[in-house]
Amino acid sequence: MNLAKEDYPVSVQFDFEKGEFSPYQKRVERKLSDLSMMFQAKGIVDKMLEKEDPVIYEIFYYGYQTSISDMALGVTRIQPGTIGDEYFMTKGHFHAAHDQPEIYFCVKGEGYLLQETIKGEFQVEKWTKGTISHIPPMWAHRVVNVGTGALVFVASYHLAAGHDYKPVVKRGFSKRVVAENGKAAFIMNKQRE
Ligand code: M6P
Ligand code: ZN
Repeated sequence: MNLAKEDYPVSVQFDFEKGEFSPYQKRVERKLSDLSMMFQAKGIVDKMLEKEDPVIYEIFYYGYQTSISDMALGVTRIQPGTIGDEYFMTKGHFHAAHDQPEIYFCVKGEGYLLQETIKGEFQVEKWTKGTISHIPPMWAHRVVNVGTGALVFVASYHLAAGHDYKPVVKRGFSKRVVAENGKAAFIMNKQRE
């Protein structure tokens, strides 16, 4: 097989201090307005949005599409903070392709990886710097930052996995992570009652 330009090896450099790599192909910002439907305290979200629209997290992407393979690298950096008492978190998604897993590697900060199947089986992984989690196919996944600094994680998955946000937008995850006396606590998501 003759090699095309995209069939050659590529490396990028990760900066552990900043929690980003370069060069990247794309950087996506998810602001409060992009996530307004995800938080429980809709009134607080609306009030905040009258004044500002802060970045909750960013994603740095590199998609490695060769003649015969597709592999994606994503680094997500979630800012610390809460909306009301609910910690900043990713939107969360299922994979559009039902046979596609993913690896998440927490490289900075502390938090939780929430995972849930469409039938409502729910599992939480506690994350500290160095935790590596395998997300099996068919499990929706969301990351919550409960620390005082940024939480950064590296993701590796196939581009073919795709994203399905619909069930998560509609019903959320079965539990929410909130600050109670300065500590993380899990409460039932009222959307599911
Ligand atoms: C990781 C990967 C990406 C995902 C991103 C943010 O980098 O899983 O596919 O887009 O996290 O998560 P979300 O899409 O749920 O906002
Ligand atoms: Zn995913």
